[in-house]
Amino acid sequence: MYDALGVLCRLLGDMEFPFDSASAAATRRTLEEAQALLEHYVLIRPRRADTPLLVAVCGATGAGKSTLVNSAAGEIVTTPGVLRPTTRVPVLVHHPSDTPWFPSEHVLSEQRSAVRVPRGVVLMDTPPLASIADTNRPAAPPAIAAADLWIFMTTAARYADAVPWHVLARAADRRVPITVVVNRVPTDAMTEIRTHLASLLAARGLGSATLFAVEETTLDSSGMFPTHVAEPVVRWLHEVPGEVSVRTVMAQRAVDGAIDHVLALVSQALDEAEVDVFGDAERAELGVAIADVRAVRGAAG
Ligand SMILES: Nc1nc2c(ncn2[C@@H]2O[C@H](COP(=O)(O)OP(=O)(O)OP(=O)(O)O)[C@@H](O)[C@H]2O)c(=O)[nH]1
Ligand SMILES: [Mg+2]
Repeated sequence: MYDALGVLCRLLGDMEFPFDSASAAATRRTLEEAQALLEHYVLIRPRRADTPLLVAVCGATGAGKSTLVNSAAGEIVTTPGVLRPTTRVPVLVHHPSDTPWFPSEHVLSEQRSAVRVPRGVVLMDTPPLASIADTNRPAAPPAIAAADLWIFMTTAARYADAVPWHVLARAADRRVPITVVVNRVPTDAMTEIRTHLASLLAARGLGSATLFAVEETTLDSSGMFPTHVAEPVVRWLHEVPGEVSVRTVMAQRAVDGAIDHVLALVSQALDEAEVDVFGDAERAELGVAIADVRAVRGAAG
């Protein structure tokens, strides 16, 4: 199957769009997204069962992503801060006995190990997502697109803003498992905010997301959450990797969702593109390439 996906990826990468019309631009964006998902995730994710899950912590600037990663690692492995944006390149944090996998040829990143990070996951602190209007629906940045599980961090003051909803829409499209952490929630608003956020998630097809609310608190002297405040989410992170077999199933589900999404994007481009956007040969080649992927998947499945 990966051979057929590789053919599709190369075909998409070689495509040229000689026209500048709005319709051609939309088709091009759709196909570029499909190509990027293949190149940055599906085709490069190691297929070994003992590969750790790559968990991206993402969200708007100042949400507390670096603070959460440090709290989970039990030490300062990534710099939190008051100047925005603080985190400029992805920081991968893993147990010393795990080797992180990452598309280093595509994305600059830093790596740290910490003994308190559970074996079987690589936590990725990511640079902030830009604030982008909901309707644009840009693809997730490559580092986030490469993750098997996404943690969205937001705050009680900002969770209804456009960020991170555009990337959450991407998670729903490709069925990547997501967990939402709402930080800095006033104690007396915990239930109200949880309920409201859960209803916003459900309305966007993300009702199955795991949701944590972290109470507003004073950070400890090293800038980490006091243990009891972050305990539920840190415990969950320790449970996520589970057995190798559980991890394999989770990763496979994420890869399958991404492949389905690629097929849907290419089919959509073929259906919607105006007649002159593709040459006859290109249209035929793409049609054959996705039929091949479907055929080998059916045979494998
Ligand atoms: N009092 C308090 N401060 C917090 C809390 N969470 C984060 N902060 C502070 O908020 C600021 C931003 O936190 P970071 O963890 O750096 O946020 P970030 O999401 O990594 O930000 P970027 O890297 O810019 O995307 C830091 O000064 C933290 O110390 C909290 O629960 N309580
Ligand atoms: Mg940060």
